[in-house]
Amino acid sequence: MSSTTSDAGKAVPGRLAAVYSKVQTSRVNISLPLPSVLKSSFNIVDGPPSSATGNPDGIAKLFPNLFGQPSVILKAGDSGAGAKDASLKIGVVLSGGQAPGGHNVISGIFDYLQGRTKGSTVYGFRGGPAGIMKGNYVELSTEFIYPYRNQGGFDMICSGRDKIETPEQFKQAEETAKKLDLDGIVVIGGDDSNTNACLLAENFRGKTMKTRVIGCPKTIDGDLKCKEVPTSFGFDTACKIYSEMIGNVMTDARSTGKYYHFVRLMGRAASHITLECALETHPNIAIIGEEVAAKKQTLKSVTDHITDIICKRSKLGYNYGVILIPEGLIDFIPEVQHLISELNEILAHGAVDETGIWKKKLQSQSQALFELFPEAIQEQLLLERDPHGNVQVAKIETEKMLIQMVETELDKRKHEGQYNGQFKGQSHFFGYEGRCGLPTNFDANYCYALGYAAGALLHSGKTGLISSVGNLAAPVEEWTVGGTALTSLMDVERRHGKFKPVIKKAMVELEGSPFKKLASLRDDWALNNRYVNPGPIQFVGPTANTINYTLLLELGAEA
Ligand code: FBP
Repeated sequence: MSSTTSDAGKAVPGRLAAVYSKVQTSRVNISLPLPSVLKSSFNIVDGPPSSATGNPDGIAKLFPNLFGQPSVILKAGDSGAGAKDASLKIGVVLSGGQAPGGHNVISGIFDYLQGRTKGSTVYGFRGGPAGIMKGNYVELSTEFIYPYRNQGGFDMICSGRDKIETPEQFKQAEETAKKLDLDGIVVIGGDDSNTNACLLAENFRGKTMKTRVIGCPKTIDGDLKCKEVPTSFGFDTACKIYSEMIGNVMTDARSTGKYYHFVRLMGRAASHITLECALETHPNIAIIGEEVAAKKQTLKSVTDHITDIICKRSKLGYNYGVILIPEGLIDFIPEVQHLISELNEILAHGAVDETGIWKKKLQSQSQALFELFPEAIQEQLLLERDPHGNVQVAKIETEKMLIQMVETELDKRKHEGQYNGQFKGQSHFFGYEGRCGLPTNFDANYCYALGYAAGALLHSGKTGLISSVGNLAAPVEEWTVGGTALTSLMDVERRHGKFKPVIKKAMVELEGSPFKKLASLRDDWALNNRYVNPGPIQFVGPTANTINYTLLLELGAEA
């Protein structure tokens, strides 16, 4: 078993590779390819001064030390960062939900520093950003890291959803950075965590501290992306795991001929996962939240859309099917959004008790909608909010709610003589199952390159950048490597009465190629069974390096 010591000097046990399955063992021992620019000496070339995605004046005020700094690209060459040799002290933290490949980012940082800056030290902050604030860390070594290479999960150092926000918390982070004499910190996280990374970089620079901060794009949800950062890691693997499961459920539906499978898929806000899984498997229906919002659909109209297709399929003799639903769906329906924001207010200002008197505080339309929901959903809508004040959509069983609503509508149509089929709904939630799988070749290589690049950026003295690896449709050797100014991805939003910098979530673009592809095929999939079972993730063989449709289509490649 690998082990290391914690800040408190206690032994921290790691994983035991000796108990691994044959597949895990084969993955732990492979050596990963690197983009050719990372294999020898390189120069860091600055681009032009950067601006912001929105409200540049506001961002300039919030980031006086970082605003305007250029993004950079690595070019093969003999001078620059590749030539510097000083040893570094670097801390790394995993932030937010698990995503396959996180361990490879850490391995990439570690290997870069081992190879180019002999004598460097890498600390892993434990349990997410709270580890930085509390000074809870382990020192990473070759032996400790070894069993985690190319393995899913975040358990090497674990993750957390805390934010470094208040002046006291920034002070705590500062103290840790000084105590460990850190040259840099790598924050591996989503949109919020990378915004936080930039605030940390700004704060350190403002205090003329030597500690620099680099971000890495992580989230299975796929909603942290832009031109320079074409995808977040973990999306590829998670979608392939879900698609295998959906493919199996499709074959089951076809075999028994008696079930409608309602599959809810993770994706707290954006519907990228549902869209990608639809492109991989061809379900009868895939609801895309962004389209529901754009068409201002109601819960009733979503239910009617599903029911209409079920009725048409029944006439063709199919009393079965597969329907994909994004986890964030209810948050896209304007009337539900309205209800949720009223509930947020009520919950923030007092207890919701069993008397139900609190319901009187809801507007009449919201009250009527709330009463329409099954009791279980009502309870789920009242659950505690996450640390950012959001409804925990992973806990709302929209798939069960839709089954009930469709059932009611079908009964009505049966009485009216419009439908005479059989309907049995089966509900599924594919979420946590996809977040810790063995990373696909793509995610394994992408993460290793992201980590290596983060090491290179810190080594060359950069701060406030997000590690950016591009040209992803080409072989790994041809991938481009650089760092994008985090401030250039930002806008300002007013939250809780204050102006806050935010990296906007990348939602499904209704004018983008992936959605247009779905829109062009879905009528056929609705009535004719075009199910595809992609099977399990492959690590060797002709399909092992295939990347997801979303990325391929967005890169303009033929999918
Ligand atoms: P991140 O954006 O932090 O990567 O998390 C993504 C996600 O997996 C969502 O898809 C899901 O809604 C959420 O995390 C679940 O969160 P939790 O792990 O706190 O239950």
